[in-house]
Amino acid sequence: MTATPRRLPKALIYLVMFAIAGITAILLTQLLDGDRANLRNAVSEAPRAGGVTTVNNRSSKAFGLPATGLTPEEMDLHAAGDVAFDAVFVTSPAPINPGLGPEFNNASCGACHIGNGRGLPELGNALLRVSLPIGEGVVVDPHEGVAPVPGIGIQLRDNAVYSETPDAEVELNWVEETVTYGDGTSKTLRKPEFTIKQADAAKPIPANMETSMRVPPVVFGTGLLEVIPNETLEALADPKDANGDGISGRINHVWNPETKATDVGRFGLKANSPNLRHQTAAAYAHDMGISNPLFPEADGSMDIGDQLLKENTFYSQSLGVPARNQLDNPKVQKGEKLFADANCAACHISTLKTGPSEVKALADQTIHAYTDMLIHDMGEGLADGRPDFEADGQEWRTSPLWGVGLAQTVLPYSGYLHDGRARTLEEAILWHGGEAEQSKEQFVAMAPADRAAMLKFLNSL
Ligand code: HEC
Ligand code: HEC
Ligand SMILES: [Ca+2]
Ligand SMILES: [Ca+2]
Ligand SMILES: [Ca+2]
Repeated sequence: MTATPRRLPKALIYLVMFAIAGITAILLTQLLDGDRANLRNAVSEAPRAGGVTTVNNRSSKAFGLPATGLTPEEMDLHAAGDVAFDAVFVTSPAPINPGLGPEFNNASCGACHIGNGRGLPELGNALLRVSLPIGEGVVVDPHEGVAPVPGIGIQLRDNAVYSETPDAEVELNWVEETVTYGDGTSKTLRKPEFTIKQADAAKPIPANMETSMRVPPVVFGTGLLEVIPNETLEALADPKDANGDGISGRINHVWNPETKATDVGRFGLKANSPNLRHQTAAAYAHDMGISNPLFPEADGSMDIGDQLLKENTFYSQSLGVPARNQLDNPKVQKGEKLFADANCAACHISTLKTGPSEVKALADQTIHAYTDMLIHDMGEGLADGRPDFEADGQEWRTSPLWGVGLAQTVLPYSGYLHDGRARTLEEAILWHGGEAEQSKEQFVAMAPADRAAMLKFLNSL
């Protein structure tokens, strides 16, 4: 008789325990969901880096997702472009993707722009643009913006199909130097040097040849940068530094082979290409040896037709921009303020508006690319000494900083700056000079905690 009342409370205790565990679990789930909802809000209320095209993904795939907001037809074109971007070309004749070379740097877009992002600071991904200095009997080819090297052209293709010779044999070495912070700590920086050997008697290497090493930059977000109105860039430009802040951004005016006229330069690391169709066609022609409607063979024939060029152009145009994260983090917020205080934002403009576009997702978007798309004198340290259209040997286009915090998530060991010399974001800042000298000096003079906050901000982009 006594056993029953004893058993009952025991069962009750279990019941209560289960109830508590259950309620805790429900509460916990709700709490986490609440957090998740907050995070979602943080992303949607805060700067959506690429307007409606923004994708909420900060994984190693972050640069390779289609923009949000594409129509079903646009999604189909994007998918075709995805195939084109990764298509590996081979020596002719071949049943698929023939026409590689004879000289080339690499055999597909995706082999250089890894994960649609930047490539490694190594030959094969990186390439050397070349030209002759202007002088006696040497004049600029108005369509290329430089004086091509006889027998070679405007870039060294260190690869060739079987039985052909490459333009040259190139060896890359890194040279080191040391810089010291206000607090006495120091850092070692590196910069590239080349040994260029003739590979073919028909392609002699001139002793005075100009060279410019370039690593592949990211390709996402370029569709938005393409439709920022010319007037916006003209208004941002201050070639004579009228406002006296030491910053004199300029537009690079380049050749547009389709309109057969001068155009505003936007793409390439010196803003040496007017639009993505041209950039894509030039990459096919120069980087892969694939002739195309914009760059046909001398006899007018071509390796690929307009449809493939269209699809591939649309691919870069229609990739999504990764959303920022950690916007509520006080250190990130502090870093953003320091970024503005050090006048970094005078070139890396945080907010711009796109203009009209046939692609609705790209039109009239407020974007946060952190660039002015202009070329700036970055000092002797970063100089390549190779003018490119109106850009001189010290000028570079302000790098867009969206997604910069994800660069090494997408591709470990990728570098920063035009030649990938900077192994960290900190090194990238330390190389700034010329118009950005004041900003760099402010960074160098900062307390270590402030420098850390600035880097945390960059990593949130
Ligand atoms: C050998 C490596 C290599 C290959 C192959 C290559 N690229 Fe590039 N890409 C580069 C480099 C280097 C740059 C910078 C060029 C410059 O500054 O002139 C670049 C620039 C670009 C840009 C401009 C991005 C910007 O922000 O200005 C786009 C877009 C692009 N490439 C797309 C493509 C497409 C599409 C293909 C294939 C048809 C391709 N690339 C093939 C190396 C490569
Ligand atoms: C005068 C304009 C200007 C100012 C001011 C400026 N930058 Fe830059 N920034 C550039 C240009 C141009 C490049 C590309 C240089 C190159 O590739 O050699 C660049 C590149 C970078 C890069 C490398 C991006 C990449 O994708 O490789 C980072 C990071 C950066 N800047 C951060 C900063 C920070 C932080 C500040 C302030 C301390 C700053 N910049 C101030 C013009 C500027
Ligand atoms: Ca070919
Ligand atoms: Ca100015
Ligand atoms: Ca300038």
